[in-house]
Amino acid sequence: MERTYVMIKPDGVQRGLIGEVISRIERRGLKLVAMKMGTMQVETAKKHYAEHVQKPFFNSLIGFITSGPSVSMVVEGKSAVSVMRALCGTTNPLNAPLGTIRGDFCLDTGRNVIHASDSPESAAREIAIHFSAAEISGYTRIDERWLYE
Ligand code: D4T
Repeated sequence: MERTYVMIKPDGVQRGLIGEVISRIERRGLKLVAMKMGTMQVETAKKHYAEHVQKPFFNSLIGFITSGPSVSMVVEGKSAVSVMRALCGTTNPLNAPLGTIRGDFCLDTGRNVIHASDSPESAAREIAIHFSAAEISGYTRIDERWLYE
């Protein structure tokens, strides 16, 4: 089983999409093992987006992501990293297929509702930024023997 870090960004929270996004994650069979809501600290956001520090959009990205409450999650399941990226759709929502979260709910790259780690290495790094080990619940869901062969 794999774990990935997922964030419903401040635009997703403001637009009332928390339930919609979480229900898509659960419906696919992925399991929530940690979740919290809060306004991200600027220092935490800078750590999270460190790879983009030189990009022209860095300051506006940090401003946006810390502008209001977001929902952080750790999601677990078979190939959780790639399955979550597929559920999200492409970074630019205009290219995201219908049926993906970005393809169904947004129009702008800078307001694309959701983040999901892009590799298992990024997932490990991001989970460690946003959660302590004690905040993550390892448990078996009752439907797992019907979900996995
Ligand atoms: P995140 O990390 O938010 O899931 O987005 P992606 O993994 O899909 O895309 P990314 O790392 O390339 O971009 C990070 C973040 O920056 C915003 N962004 C990106 C932006 O505001 N303007 C831009 O031109 C780009 C490329 C959106 C996502």
